[in-house]
Amino acid sequence: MFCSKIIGFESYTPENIITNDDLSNIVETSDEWIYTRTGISKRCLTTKENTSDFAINVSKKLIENANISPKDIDLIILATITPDYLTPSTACIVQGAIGATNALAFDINAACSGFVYALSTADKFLKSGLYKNALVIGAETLSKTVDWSDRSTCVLFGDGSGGALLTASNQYNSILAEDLKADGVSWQAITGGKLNNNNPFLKEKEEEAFYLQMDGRKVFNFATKTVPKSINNVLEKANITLDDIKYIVPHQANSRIVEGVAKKLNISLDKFYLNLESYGNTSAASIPIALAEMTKNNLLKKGDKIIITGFGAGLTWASMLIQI
Ligand code: B82
Repeated sequence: MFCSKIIGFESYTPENIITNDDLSNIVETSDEWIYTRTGISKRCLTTKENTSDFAINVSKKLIENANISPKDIDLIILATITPDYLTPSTACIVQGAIGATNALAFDINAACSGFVYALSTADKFLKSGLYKNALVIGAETLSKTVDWSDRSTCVLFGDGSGGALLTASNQYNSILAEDLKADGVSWQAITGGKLNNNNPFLKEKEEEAFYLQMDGRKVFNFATKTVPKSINNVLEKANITLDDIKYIVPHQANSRIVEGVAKKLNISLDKFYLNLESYGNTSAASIPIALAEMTKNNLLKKGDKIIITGFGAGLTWASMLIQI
């Protein structure tokens, strides 16, 4: 019987850092306004690089750290809502660039829950016994989909990538429980990248905006209501309590959401790992960037139990109990 063992986390964010003050030069806003409402101080924004470039960087580091060959990778799953192209998948671009000639590759679109959806999918492939080594990446260039004249959204997002390398093991199980769900009835709460129908034979052309749009109050209420329940579901499935958990690593959307979740769970904010101050909301990349940063800072020891929890467009949400 095979399980998934996570053997490493890595991340990459572009060098170009944009502070709240920088943003106040292009839209009517201020550092104080942004920070108090979101917890964000700065974000990394891409200059020339694409989503695939970020993911390639992360993939190469994961392979090098594990001392394996790209040819040993047999599965690449990339979570993104900002692919380089609608087709081919960004995962295929990565597969070609890193020389993972034995890997199948595909993208997953589950917005800010994407990395957890991708991990869960990779876990099922590895459990089948048919696949051995999986790259699971979250990568985004959200700056391409943001309306830079809309001060209510353009201050929220950042670009970057993070990922994990998983191997099939009959000795160590890193993925202990999960809760993955969707509420497609509420899909209009967060939208982005609309492709308009404007073929020459149409009388009425569609003119919906391409930009990311979000019903802030609605998604805030969704997150503070759903995330505590999802975390409790995972704990119940594994028959453990929050006392057994070292960290909760949430999707880094807004510090107020995390405060609301902590209050509902009746736990200290210290239990949550937060880094959105430096990166903003990087959607599918936010959880793996946090996990890579925690690894680098020696916050995660072998055997530690953590819960990762994503929530976003779809609406989707996904929590997972991980044993480091
Ligand atoms: S907000 O609506 O402006 N607000 C809450 C009432 C400020 C405190 C807001 C802001 Br600013 C930023 C993010 C959110 C939010 O709720 N985000 C999300 C909620 C659920 C799922 C995903 C997200 C996300 O931003 O990725 C609200």
